[in-house]
Amino acid sequence: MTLRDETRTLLSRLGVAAAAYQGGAMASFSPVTGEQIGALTPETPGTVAAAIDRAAAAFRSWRLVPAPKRGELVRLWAEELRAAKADLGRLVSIEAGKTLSEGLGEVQEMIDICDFAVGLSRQLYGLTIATERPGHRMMESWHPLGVVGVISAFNFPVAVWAWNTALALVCGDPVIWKPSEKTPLTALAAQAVLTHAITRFGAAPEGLAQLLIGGPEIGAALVESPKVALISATGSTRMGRIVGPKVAARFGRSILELGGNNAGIVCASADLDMTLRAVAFGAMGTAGQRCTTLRRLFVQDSIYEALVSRLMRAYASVSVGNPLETQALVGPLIDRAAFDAMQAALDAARAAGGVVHGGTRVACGPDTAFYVRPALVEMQAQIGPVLEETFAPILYVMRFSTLEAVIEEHNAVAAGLSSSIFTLDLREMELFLSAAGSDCGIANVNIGTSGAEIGGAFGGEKETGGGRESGSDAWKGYMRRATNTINYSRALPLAQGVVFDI
Ligand code: UN1
Repeated sequence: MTLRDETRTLLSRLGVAAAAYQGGAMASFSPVTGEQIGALTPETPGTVAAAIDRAAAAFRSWRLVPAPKRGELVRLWAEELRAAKADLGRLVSIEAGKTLSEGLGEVQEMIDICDFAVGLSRQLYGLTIATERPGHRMMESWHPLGVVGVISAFNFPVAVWAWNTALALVCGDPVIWKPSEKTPLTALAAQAVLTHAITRFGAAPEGLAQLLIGGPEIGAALVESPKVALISATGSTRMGRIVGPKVAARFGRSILELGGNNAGIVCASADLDMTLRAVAFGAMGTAGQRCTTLRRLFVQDSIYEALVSRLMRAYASVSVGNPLETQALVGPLIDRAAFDAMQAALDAARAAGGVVHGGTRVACGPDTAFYVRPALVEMQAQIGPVLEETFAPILYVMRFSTLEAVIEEHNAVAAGLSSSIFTLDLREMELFLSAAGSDCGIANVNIGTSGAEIGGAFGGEKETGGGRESGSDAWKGYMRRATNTINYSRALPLAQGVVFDI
């Protein structure tokens, strides 16, 4: 069976009509072979405006459905996802090039956030606050916010949408999704799975969850519409620089999850066997195409040779290949542009005095697929391409002598998403986690920078955009807060002792 045929079989099993991905003008490809697997029909500005209006109408009724009842829809969605996991996971691997284990893991991440959101639907708590006035009560209420526009990236084609959608739905908000142009088929399938749940639920308004296939102009229409209360956008810092100011200009709300340039610090006290495995997954997993991928590694002088020689062996021997047909740990880059960007970064590293190990193309299937041996680059200093995020498996390795100084270097990049320290020394660990430590939204100890669970808030500082998604209290971003002061006395005392007697 060709990849295109297998894709069609999976899509039809997942409930996607053939007309949605055949005969259209927008081609979709599998990075596994580079072959075309779909031809979709993009939306037009007119259909986008109509979709926004449907969502705005859906908001008026969905906001009145009790939150635990909204949670029931998400509970059904999790059931559908459990049933669809094998097919949807494989489709993620076909369209994003992930290993099968990572494709399934992505669907598991969707299930996990749904389960979280179901519980949350009974826990959208506001505070009761002591007031300074007798016979008064003060509290806060959390209300649905409005239409949520989700712009997602190719590398987590469905999980990041699910983070946003599961929370938005229990918070009372309709969702309009603009997925990456590189992974539209996975989006069609994931939307179909949610549609099954909505059908079973029965009482959802039309337009509660919509999918808009198309190019950047679709995202732009969402960003510019005052009817879209929140834009949650995942992608490059370049994209965020456009989206953030446009949403702010209309006083809309945004959650930005942008680039990362994540680093690990390996102290002499570290458990090197474990560190090696954590670094390997963090830097080479998903072919270096996670926003949380480990991109910089600082190794303390006394263990530098020991660790780097082991890393070089791991890089030389890690299996690279077709993720659908082999047990390879590293699949393809998403496309030729990603390969070219990787080679340009490696050239820049060489020009800056770096010693590059690996990074060359690996022959695997047709010339239209781009497989590479992950690159380990020894750098004398944090300069040139080390300061940039290149969405490819490149790990820049540097030496350090003191932890205090290397924390400064660690923080001296524009992005601030994820970070790790490897140490068995509690002073080193606590310093890294302290206010004088890592400046990232995620700071880990003895695990890598990637592979976060959904229970924590996910996001980062500085050019990563400052947004938080997924667990903890990220739900508050999808609701509006009202502070309520209630006077149940017969007097009207004013706050701050102000007197105004008429
Ligand atoms: C992303 O790459 O945009 O922590 C999201 C991780 C995953 C999510 C990554 N749970 O690597």
